[in-house]
Amino acid sequence: MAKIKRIACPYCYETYEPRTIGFRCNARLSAASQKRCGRARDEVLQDRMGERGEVGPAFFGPDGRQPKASCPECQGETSYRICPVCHMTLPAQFGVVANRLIAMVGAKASGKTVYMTVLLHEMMNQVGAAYGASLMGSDDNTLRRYRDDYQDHLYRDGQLFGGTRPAGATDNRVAPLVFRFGLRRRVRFKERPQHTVLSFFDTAGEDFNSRESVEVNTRYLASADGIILILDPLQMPAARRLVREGTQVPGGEGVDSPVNVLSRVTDQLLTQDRTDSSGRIRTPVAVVFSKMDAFTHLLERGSPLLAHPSQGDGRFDVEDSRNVHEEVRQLLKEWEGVAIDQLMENTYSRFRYFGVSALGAGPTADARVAATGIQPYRVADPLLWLLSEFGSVPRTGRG
Ligand SMILES: Nc1nc2c(ncn2[C@@H]2O[C@H](COP(=O)(O)OP(=O)(O)OP(=O)(O)O)[C@@H](O)[C@H]2O)c(=O)[nH]1
Ligand SMILES: [Mg+2]
Ligand SMILES: [Zn+2]
Ligand SMILES: [Zn+2]
Repeated sequence: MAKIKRIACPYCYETYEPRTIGFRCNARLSAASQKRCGRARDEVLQDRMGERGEVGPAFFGPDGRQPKASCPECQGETSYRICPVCHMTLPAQFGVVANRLIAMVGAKASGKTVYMTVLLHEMMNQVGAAYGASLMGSDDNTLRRYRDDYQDHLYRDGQLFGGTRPAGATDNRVAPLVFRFGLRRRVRFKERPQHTVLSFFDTAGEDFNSRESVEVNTRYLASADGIILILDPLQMPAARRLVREGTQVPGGEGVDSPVNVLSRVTDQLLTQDRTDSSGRIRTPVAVVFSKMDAFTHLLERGSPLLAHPSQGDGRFDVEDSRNVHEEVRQLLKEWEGVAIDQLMENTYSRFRYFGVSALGAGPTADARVAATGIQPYRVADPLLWLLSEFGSVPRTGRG
């Protein structure tokens, strides 16, 4: 018996068969019946995603692979397709275009929220221009939240973020940010737009040690097509001794060593049967060392990490990426992080190291962006590598 393909919702990460996708009446006057469905709060939406707005009624039954269906109440036609589990409106062409869930995980204060904000900003601006790509919020909620809670906070107000609150907290059911990444690709002399749905879930560092949030995160990791694992060298004792003078190092409660975080993520992935014939996990993992601005003074001239590869031709530079990977592996030795490298080699079949700085400089003492502004450094590399692994972004040179 052929196995029916299940897809994962970019909002709740539950998986289901595409034909079970539901619809939501648009609550406009129906030309067919002269009736209009009323709007009301959707309990499921509220429960799952904390959405309290009034919306048209949800209905199920018609094959969810169709782009449209007629409401059984008012006979009006609707093109709003919804997730059968969380009732969020799904992106246009969901189930038809590639859908990739990217999980971002890391210890508390490792720099996830800052990184995600800067990464998305870069993708929408510089990187987007270089690759001829567009990145657009897939729903109003994503657009509004990205702008108000992330982008304006950091770029306009120059402020850093308080710790992200754990996903398990009942008053904090926050939907992930969902974007559509579009790229014009030439296939046999024809330009064809290609879309990939990307879902980012800004987890709280403590999500990986508190019991309540393990369930959400297990599902999140289980459905992920790619993982961005943020490791903070400032949380490694040997690396801390080498940092640029004046660097603030995180300390105190809740700070966990990168190798412990990696072990926990690995344990969760191993329980989900995500391994290949060699017994290694096949989900691609970008292992991203954050806050590299604290270490650039130690790098030698000609260091691959200091190179700024051109992105002009809109291809992922494989050779540059391999060079950085090897350099980070060397740095890991100096940072007494060989255990991380061994764990990666032994348990993952597709992984790559990256070194990034989202801010480009350490923050000020009162937790603000430095006066020099935000000068991101290699932040897009991990996402572009994952996209190139999915075949959504072309590469240069040998794979
Ligand atoms: N030097 C330097 N520090 C950074 C950089 N990015 C983040 N930081 C510092 O790390 C702190 C934590 O960053 P966040 O992005 O809020 O960390 P997080 O991983 O989201 O933390 P939780 O939400 O608590 O899990 C910031 O307040 C900054 O002090 C960077 O690029 N360079
Ligand atoms: Mg955070
Ligand atoms: Zn859902
Ligand atoms: Zn209706």
